[in-house]
Amino acid sequence: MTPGLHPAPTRHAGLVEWVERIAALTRPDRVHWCDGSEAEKQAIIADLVSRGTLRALDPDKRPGSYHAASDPKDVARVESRTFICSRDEIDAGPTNNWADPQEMRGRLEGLFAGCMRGRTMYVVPFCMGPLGSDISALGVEITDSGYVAVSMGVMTRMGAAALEQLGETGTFVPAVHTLGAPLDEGQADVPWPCNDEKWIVHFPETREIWSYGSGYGGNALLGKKCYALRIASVMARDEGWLAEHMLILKLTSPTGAVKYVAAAFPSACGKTNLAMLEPSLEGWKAECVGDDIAWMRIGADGRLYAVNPEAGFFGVAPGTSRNTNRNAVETLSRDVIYTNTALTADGDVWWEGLSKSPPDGLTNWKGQPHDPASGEPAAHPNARFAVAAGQCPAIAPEWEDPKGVPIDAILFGGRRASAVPLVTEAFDWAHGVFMGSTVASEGTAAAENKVGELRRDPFAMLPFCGYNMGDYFAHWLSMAGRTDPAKLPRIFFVNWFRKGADGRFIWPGFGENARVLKWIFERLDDRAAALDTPVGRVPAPGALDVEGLGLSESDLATLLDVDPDVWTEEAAMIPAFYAQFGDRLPGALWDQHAALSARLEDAR
Ligand code: SAT
Ligand code: MN
Repeated sequence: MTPGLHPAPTRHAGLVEWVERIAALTRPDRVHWCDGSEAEKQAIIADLVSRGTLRALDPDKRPGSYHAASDPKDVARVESRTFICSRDEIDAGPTNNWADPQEMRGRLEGLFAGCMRGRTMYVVPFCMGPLGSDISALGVEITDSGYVAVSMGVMTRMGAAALEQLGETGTFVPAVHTLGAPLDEGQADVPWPCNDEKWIVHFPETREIWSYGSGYGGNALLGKKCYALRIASVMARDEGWLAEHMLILKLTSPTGAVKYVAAAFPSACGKTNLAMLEPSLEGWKAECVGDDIAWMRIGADGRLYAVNPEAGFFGVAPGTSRNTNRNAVETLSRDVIYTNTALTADGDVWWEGLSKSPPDGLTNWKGQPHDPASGEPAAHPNARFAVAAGQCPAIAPEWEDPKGVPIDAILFGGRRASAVPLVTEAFDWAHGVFMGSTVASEGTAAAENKVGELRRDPFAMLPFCGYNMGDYFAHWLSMAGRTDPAKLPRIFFVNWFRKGADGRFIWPGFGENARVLKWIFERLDDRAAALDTPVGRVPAPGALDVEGLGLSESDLATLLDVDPDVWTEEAAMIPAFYAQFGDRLPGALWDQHAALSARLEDAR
């Protein structure tokens, strides 16, 4: 046993052996098995405060809340350093970085040797999904970051309950994380230790995750994108289910009828706002089941059931306000870990968009006095909050139901100034998969790509699919053969961002998006009229409730317009995108493309 190895609170021989092996490799000073208790959380937080990693916010303003400022070079996921190490390169596909697994293992052995010297190694057992659910799955993250251990306690069901669920023989995904910043004897720590070199590595065949050099969000909280999407997507392919980058929303109509919707959007399309929507329509209610990830399995009745594998929200703070997302603001009133927001003079947090103008005396995310004249934002544009989902005033009571919730509709969306209607219903499952495979979004100033440039992000999974995306499309198509297709959710495409000739957004968005959801809801009950167009079914005249919106006839017409000439150009861009998948692209999607082209030809 490694000196200082805390006695393992489990009789799971495989887990104990693995923890000992990692401790022997990484050489921490101490090993701490997390139990997930409040006392443990407070002890780790006190340690982080003493190191300067966390700063307590004013307890009268934000009880139980803390602020972290990251190293300025460690502020986001690093896609260029993210690898899928499948045995064969083709199985990682053209959209992932690949490296030979043997070579990578050798490199990681070297990097991880002694990497935890001078630090505590936390062993963090966690459950993705409600405890006791058939849809849930377990993991254990080893990390030398207290910030990560505490954040995992917010974002997952972490500690003794997960360990108990694992029992003596259960399977778990092993995930090893290090800051890559060992401390020599007597060496002082820095507030945000990390390494300039970063590696975020997945071994899909053995279902392992190794992460080196970053303390930030998706690079370090390995239950989230690394497990719940990249590794889980591979598990889902092999086992016949779906691990998706989707919010889950519960809708209740004025008569009390309930439907559940899952939705995938590229970043900067208002996904969190939709997950916490406050409907503008009288009598309609929306509640949140999940804001980011959905795991979905076909149930005994043949329908698709979803759980939110996470227990918290790790959301982007900038842009969040009472006007854009009141539920989020209320969720954030206590027990939050903020990272890279600005700090106010009176011990609170602030970010761009929270209020019209910044309060005086702000400290920016880099710890310097904020100078509004500099043009630099006070909060980093990717500043984040981590908060328990149960605190959301709009959380659905069944959000932790082990059965999951039956999904009635799946939405895809993107930010498109032109061409794409406000809402389109797919003709059938395969057509819906075609829509998902071609999801594209235009850049905003906040995104990496240039404003107006089209970026493909199939199923909003581009950086998150743990295997060949062509095979992923085939897996989606195969779901129609796993149940009565009539029991599968119907698929829709939405675009809140269409602009008029004068450049303004035509659709008001936010709470008014409930009007689109209402049409979808009524379509599912065969109560709303639709018109067939070459690209799918759009609301028939009068079918979309726009009462009181003050939209002109011509604006409404633009919102729902499908121009065959414009769409012929749109369709013509697809083959170049599909070509990269070679023979891994399912023939059924080429058939969909041909059918679309033929419908457009007929319409011209
Ligand atoms: O950093 S996370 O991966 O958790 C969030 C995101 O970038 O999508
Ligand atoms: Mn996400």
